[in-house]
Amino acid sequence: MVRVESLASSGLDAIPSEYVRPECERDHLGDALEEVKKAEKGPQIPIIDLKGFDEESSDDIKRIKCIESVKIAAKEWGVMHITNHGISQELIEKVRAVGKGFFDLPMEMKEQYANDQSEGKIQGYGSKLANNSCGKLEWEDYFFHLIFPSDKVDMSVWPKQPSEYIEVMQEFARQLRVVVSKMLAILSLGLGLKDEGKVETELGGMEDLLLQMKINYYPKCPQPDLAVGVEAHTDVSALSFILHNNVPGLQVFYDDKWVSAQLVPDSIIVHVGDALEILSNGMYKSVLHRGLVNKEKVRISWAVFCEPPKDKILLRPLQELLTNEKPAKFTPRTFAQHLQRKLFKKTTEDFTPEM
Ligand SMILES: O=C(O)CCC(=O)C(=O)O
Ligand SMILES: [Fe+2]
Repeated sequence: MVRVESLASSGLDAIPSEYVRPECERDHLGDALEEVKKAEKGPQIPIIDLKGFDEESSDDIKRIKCIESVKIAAKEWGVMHITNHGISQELIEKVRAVGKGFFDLPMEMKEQYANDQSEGKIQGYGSKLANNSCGKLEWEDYFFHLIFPSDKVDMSVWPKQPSEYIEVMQEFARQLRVVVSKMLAILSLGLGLKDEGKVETELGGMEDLLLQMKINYYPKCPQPDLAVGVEAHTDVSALSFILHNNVPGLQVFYDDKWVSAQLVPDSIIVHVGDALEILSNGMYKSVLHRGLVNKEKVRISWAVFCEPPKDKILLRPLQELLTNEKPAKFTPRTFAQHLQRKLFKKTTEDFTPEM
């Protein structure tokens, strides 16, 4: 298995052809550091201060305003930066340090954690296999593992180095789980539901909703206008939470254009994924996004996907949202079936992302 990190550190001037994206996909690709500057003047991903939601009922107005802004962001963009989310900057710094620490290990040590996708072992250290008909690869390596709930976690696949990795990641998972509940409550209220726990319950609740961590490692790339770190896609999750090492790269598709995410201090990026789009009957939008690379800086991002269990739950638009004028836009499916359909579309059609 070729690791992108090894390729990048071998000092090549031109990237191998498997990483060169097809012409039609190269439109508006570029160096992430330049693209983010150009995007300063354009439309921006909404920034939502969650403090308004925490206040006691004495301040209903702030609460309602917060719910309303999350609702608008989830409808119009499908993505937002959240601030005052409740996770300390200190803990976030630790998560960044242990994640970087893993990728800083010598390659032989990282390879001991290699996943085996052909055997169905998807957790561990990996690089993308060409799974689309255009056969192209992405400019990144990653580490993927389940982090919550603890009784479903397989500790044997977690990095044993850096030595604080496990402790830090467990604490982060616990604290992020609280933020997940908060966001799902706000989004339930935004749908006009009386029960703020409705969406979370529908996704499996505390016992069955899974948090999967994917640490993306994007090495420097000599030809960032020809490659992508992550190709355009929507996440299959209900919500995804993203941290990064303050190097730009994320772009979202908005109003028929790619918009670069700016660096917002102390924020976490939240994506609406397919599962929430389905439950909300399309009111909340699963955002199309991709990751650009750059020539100068290694980028690392930490994406946590909040997913329903594979087979236990049938994903379908919430009954409360359906009327004669607004019938269901999605057919019922398990999460496993949804994954299967998406994969099928990708391998049979072309790389064009599903909308
Ligand atoms: O690196 C990023 O900012 C986004 C990564 C991503 O979209 C993913 O892992 O699904
Ligand atoms: Fe994604």
